[in-house]
Amino acid sequence: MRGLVIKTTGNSYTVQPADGGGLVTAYVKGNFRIRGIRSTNPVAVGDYVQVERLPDGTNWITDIEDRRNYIIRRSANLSKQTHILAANIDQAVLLVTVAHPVTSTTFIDRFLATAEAYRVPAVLLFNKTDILTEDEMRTLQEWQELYRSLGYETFAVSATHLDADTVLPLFAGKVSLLSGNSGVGKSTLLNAVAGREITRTAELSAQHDSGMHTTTFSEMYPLEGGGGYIIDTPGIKGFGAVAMEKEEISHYFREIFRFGRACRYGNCLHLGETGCAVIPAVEKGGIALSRYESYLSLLGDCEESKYR
Ligand SMILES: Nc1nc2c(ncn2[C@@H]2O[C@H](COP(=O)(O)OP(=O)(O)OP(=O)(O)O)[C@@H](O)[C@H]2O)c(=O)[nH]1
Ligand SMILES: [Mg+2]
Ligand SMILES: [Zn+2]
Repeated sequence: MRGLVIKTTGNSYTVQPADGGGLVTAYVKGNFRIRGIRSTNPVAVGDYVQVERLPDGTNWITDIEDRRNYIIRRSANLSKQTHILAANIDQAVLLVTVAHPVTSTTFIDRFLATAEAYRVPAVLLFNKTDILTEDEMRTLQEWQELYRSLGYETFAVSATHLDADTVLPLFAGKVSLLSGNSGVGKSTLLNAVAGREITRTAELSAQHDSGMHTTTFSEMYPLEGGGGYIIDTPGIKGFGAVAMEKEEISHYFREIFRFGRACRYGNCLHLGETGCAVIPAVEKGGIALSRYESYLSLLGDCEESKYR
């Protein structure tokens, strides 16, 4: 049977059969490995798998289909192993609040850079528009303009006063990864979009997670009407922490990459080298200062990890 892995709990996997049958709990043999990936979890949420049922009634995952993309993070232990958070993602949605709490532009830019690195389309969803002051609304508009000018889709909503018709099309029929700082309204949005059925599950798993900070279990929540899934991953805070080489970081900042092509040296890090085309662009406003600062902050991470 072919199915979609919608939940992992460490040793078992919940699989939704592709033919529409009921959910199945399946296991993976200890020696099961995917070629080329050193991962602590061979099967991830979002994977399409083959499941075989044995005469004793147990279900076993025997094969994994090639992934379109996947999001990994380095495992908590110090080995070089990685942990796959989710596979086959259509889009990564970042919930942003300009106030209550403030989402920093560095956080947004790290998210976007990571999405670029994984080649996952990114969408910014600005939340809590119902409680913003005029000044904060102006900030929201400025941020929207900035990110739209870079080619990112952005929307402004209030998850507590949600008109499902306006947000549902964004999620319908797609596998979306929902991310954002604590308190920005991820659970609220998930409940509003996915419907009441999901609420309980979300609350349960949230409680579960708060008791175990190292949890790496992910879950996909199916959406009613239009299909699609939202993946809520507790560990997704680490979505900003892919291992990047210094020289490649600017590739993940669209406009810095574009301006950087005119730098005199191909390996220019845009830190003041002779003939750098990026710094003049920052000075003239072609590149937003906040974006350049986020770029510097990611470069700084690289320096740090060298000494770790
Ligand atoms: N006024 C207002 N409050 C909101 C909105 N969306 C969420 N909230 C409130 O913000 C608080 C945090 O919302 P949650 O949905 O729990 O946030 P979260 O992102 O899931 O937070 P974590 O689970 O800690 O990561 C709750 O009190 C929500 O009711 C909104 O659009 N407007
Ligand atoms: Mg939550
Ligand atoms: Zn340069």
